Amino acid sequence: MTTPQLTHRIGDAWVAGTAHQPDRSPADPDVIVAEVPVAGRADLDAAAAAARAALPGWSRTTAVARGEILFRASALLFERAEAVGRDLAREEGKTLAEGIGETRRAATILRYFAGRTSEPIGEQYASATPGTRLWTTREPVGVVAAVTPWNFPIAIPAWKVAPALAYGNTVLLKPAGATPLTAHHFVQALVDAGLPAGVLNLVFADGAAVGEAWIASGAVDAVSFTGSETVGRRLQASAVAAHAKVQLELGGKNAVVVAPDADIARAAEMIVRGAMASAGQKCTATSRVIAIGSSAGPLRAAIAERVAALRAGDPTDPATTFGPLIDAAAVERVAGMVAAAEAAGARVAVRSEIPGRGAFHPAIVLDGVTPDAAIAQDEVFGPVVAIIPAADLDEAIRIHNGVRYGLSGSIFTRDLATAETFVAAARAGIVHVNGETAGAEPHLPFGGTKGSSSWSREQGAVAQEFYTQTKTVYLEGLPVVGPFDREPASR
Ligand code: UN1
Repeated sequence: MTTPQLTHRIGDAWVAGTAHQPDRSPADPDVIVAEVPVAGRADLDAAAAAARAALPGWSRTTAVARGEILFRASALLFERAEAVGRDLAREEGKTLAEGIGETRRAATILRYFAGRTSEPIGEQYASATPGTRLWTTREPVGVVAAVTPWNFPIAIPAWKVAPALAYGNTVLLKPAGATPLTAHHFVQALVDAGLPAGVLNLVFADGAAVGEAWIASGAVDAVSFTGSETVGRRLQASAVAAHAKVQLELGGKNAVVVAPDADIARAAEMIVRGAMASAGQKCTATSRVIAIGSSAGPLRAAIAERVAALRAGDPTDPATTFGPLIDAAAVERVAGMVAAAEAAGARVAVRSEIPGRGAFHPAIVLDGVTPDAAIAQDEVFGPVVAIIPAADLDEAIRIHNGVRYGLSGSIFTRDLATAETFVAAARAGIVHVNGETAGAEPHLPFGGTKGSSSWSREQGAVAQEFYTQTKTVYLEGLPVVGPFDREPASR
């Protein structure tokens, strides 16, 4: 098989670019999945100019016509899900089932936002002045930069690009360096679906500095970013300085609280899925388990049994249930955090088997972790979960809330009052009862509180808030006419 040479998409052309870099498989660094160009200043400027030039035409295209293109792209991705999902697994390292599932999820997101193009685009209001009509209408923001991470290399481009396009914006997509091939497939589907030239531009480039360059030069009106807190806050600062609209989805330190009355088998299953699927590389991953009272012992045993059953291996082998991390540097970072936790008094209760080759890190369950330990406070972004004991529900919720993030949280209980107390008191943008912390339905708002986001929410109907701006219209000096003014004397 020859290695594909990826191209930028700028205006109406696939642009070969220069300075190619290898896109390596994390499961086997000798496997080069694709050769990727690296955009220089000229490519970035050309992409920005193409997006700006396409804006008048695309923003006046009817919403329904825009939706039809998104529908077609959705259908194409459903058709291509197996092939795209396989490439996703090869370059990102998640399992084949996860790769195919994520591609279908991206297709579902495209379909959802295609449907949103027939939603109401404004509201009518009563005026205090006779002969005046008041309404609001939604207009696109302009050129939107989508800066997306490698851990959901097609779902997150979809959940930024689909609403941006549906609401009439043009887009500059800068995907993460580690997952260019999947981003290429995503853009290919939209181009094949008939998206006009320049409406969506794709550039491969190093680092989020690209986003800052676009912001600083006034190329973009809005930037939507998912990724690390450090990079996100930097982008936010430049967006504020340049008066660009900005939306951030950042980290998490998500906890599952387990009450003594919980279905322990289900809790353990959801904890292992939440902590270990995608090797824990999700901002929604379960990273802490807060075990109330007597739940700790049985829970630890049930978790250990499930972790032992994980099958690490080649992500494209259908039998594999546990893949590698994104690269060797990630393995080193996670191993360093585990070693530091052990030095601080934590004990490795469970460690899974992994192959000797590739960027694998074992699934780890830690015991003896205190709520304020670094491993219980900092985002790991790897297959590590810490069990923290709590005396009662009150203490459990305090521990749950005692981190600087607030993305997703869950409680396992059979008691309605316990569930209600948690739902109301949990400082998180998303709460689950008897479910895993990860996962998101495309028609629901997604986002975190505290350090996890910029307050904004993605997906669902609320996505319209970020990707549009409201225009308020006063139509004045009209005839003052009422519905009964010209009524016959009797009916
Ligand atoms: C999920 O839990 O399925 O980058 C989605 C992330 C999140 C998306 C999580 N923004 O991990």
